[in-house]
Amino acid sequence: MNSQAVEKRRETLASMCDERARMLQDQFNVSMNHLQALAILISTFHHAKEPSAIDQITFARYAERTAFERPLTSGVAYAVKVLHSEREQFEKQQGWRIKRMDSTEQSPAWEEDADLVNEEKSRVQGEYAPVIFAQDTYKHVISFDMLTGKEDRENILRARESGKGVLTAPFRLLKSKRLGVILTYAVYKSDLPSNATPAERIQAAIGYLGGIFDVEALVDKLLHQLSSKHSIIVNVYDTTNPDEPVSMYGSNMTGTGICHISTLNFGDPVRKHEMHCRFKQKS
Ligand code: WA2
Repeated sequence: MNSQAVEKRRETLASMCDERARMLQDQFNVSMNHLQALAILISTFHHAKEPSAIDQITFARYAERTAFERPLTSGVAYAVKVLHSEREQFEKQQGWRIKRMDSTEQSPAWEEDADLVNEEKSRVQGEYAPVIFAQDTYKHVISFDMLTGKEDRENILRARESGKGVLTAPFRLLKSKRLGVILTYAVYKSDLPSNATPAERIQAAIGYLGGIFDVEALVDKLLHQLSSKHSIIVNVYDTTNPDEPVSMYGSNMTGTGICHISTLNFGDPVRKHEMHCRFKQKS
């Protein structure tokens, strides 16, 4: 190939990759906005109403009917803050016990977490975050304490002190073992001022809404909507730690020749993501 043809190929790949990255980012952003609106809906109709206007059946039906608004998510779930002193009363009212994610034991995370640093430990001591509502596809997480899962716990702690939507790294979900990423928004008592400090936010948090992004399936669906005469290989990575990129989407099949990298912005400044594109065939 002459250098002009190589240059042309490079440009084609770059524009195809950028287009796909932009599409993914836009769909992510749309999903994220609707999750935030769902957090406000819960605050309004569950926490600010006595009695609550939402139960699991209502929540599941509403989540299902509005699923088209969150195109990259395969489900949503809502966990509430329960203090140890409230546990018995809470369990009696729900009719089930709070469960740990990593075992069948009932003991709380803060009693066993030997490897947790003391500061972190005291911050989450004596509280739980059991899921009370979930879209039907994730009904199996109801009653599980989300503070007992490493990724879920980190997300909850970060979401409630920042007041922003926060993302996990890709990890294997409970039961399905599929690769997922969770976006969490904290729900606060309604009197929280918008300029609240992190300490005030932690205090005022009452629940945590999570959107479950099934990256493997949903990115695939998204990319297939774009047909093209050139087929390209797309990989998406979490590059938060640049020395250890975590694959979020795509096989490890390596294409020939040039690779174009488009950066992705999923709104959480702590996480970094990239899309890598290659041509399938050399011609
Ligand atoms: N939801 C579904 N499957 C999971 C999971 C999860 N977390 N964690 C591991 N497998 C209630 O961010 C708050 C949902 C967590 C939200």
